[in-house]
Amino acid sequence: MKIENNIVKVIEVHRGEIISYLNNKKIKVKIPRSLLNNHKEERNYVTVGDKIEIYFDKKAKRYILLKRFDRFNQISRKDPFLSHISHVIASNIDYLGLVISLKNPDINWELIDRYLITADKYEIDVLLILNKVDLLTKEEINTLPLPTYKNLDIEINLVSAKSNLGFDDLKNKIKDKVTLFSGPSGAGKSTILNLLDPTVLQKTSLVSQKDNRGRHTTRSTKLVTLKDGGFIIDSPGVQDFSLDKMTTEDIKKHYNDFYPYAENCKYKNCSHINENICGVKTAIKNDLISELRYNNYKNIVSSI
Ligand SMILES: Nc1nc2c(ncn2[C@@H]2O[C@H](COP(=O)(O)OP(=O)(O)O)[C@@H](O)[C@H]2O)c(=O)[nH]1
Ligand SMILES: [Mg+2]
Ligand SMILES: [Zn+2]
Repeated sequence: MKIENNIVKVIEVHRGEIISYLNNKKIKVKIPRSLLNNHKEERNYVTVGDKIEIYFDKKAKRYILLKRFDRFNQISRKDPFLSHISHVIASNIDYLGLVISLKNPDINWELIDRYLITADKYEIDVLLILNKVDLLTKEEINTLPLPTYKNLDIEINLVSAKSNLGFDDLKNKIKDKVTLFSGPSGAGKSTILNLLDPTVLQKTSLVSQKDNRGRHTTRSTKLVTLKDGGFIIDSPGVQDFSLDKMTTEDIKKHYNDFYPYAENCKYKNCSHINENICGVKTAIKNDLISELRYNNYKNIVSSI
């Protein structure tokens, strides 16, 4: 008997089951227990954005996962509940759309650095979307460390989803691309998604009403197609973002702004923390490196 296999993209992942599309029809794909058991280093073996091969089991009348193709890239953190496994939030993305509110909840630059390190590891371009600019005064906006971050080649978008302000550049950028929206809960991910394509959330809320769930609460990561072209992966808010399988040396690599001064460190493997003769520490005293960036670095290194 000939088995016909198909290659599809993962849209959503639930316990033991994948949601996908085949010939424009939504399908469910079972993840065999053997695959889950053989890949215990990861929460679900597959993640949103993965390309997978499936077949139709005629006896069981359902689609079954055969294998996952290699990923181009991924954004992952340590699983908040089981620290020895990885929570891969999404894979095969063009942009990390880092949605952070300037206020309510307040901006946390260390969290931003954790994401930047992770994105840099896979050379994923970051769109830093700083939302709720309507809640800040001009003076407060002027004191933000934006020049420091612009120097890192990060694209910064100051936006207000409430006032529909600052989205023109962003809309152009994400057209026809795959963008992962991630950040703390309450930052405005769903509101922004709704602005980009109002039909998306309407669909979501219909499903939610059936479950009696909160209308705007994002419970699972989901790839949605924008009507004007492009894809957004909407993900639930993260409380914290612990770096996945990284050493001090790995973290150091991603602080490019320290590089020119690290040449003056006495030791090549200087951690820039406890050493006496350290070019990076001297540069901080001379205001050549942002103290904010250095403090984030120290906190992140001491947390691993
Ligand atoms: N003042 C203000 N509030 C906003 C803005 N964007 C979103 N909100 C509010 O922030 C809350 C959380 O938004 P939501 O989109 O659910 O955040 P998510 O958890 O990241 O998806 C909601 O009450 C929104 O109305 C904004 O630009 N300005
Ligand atoms: Mg949401
Ligand atoms: Zn040093």
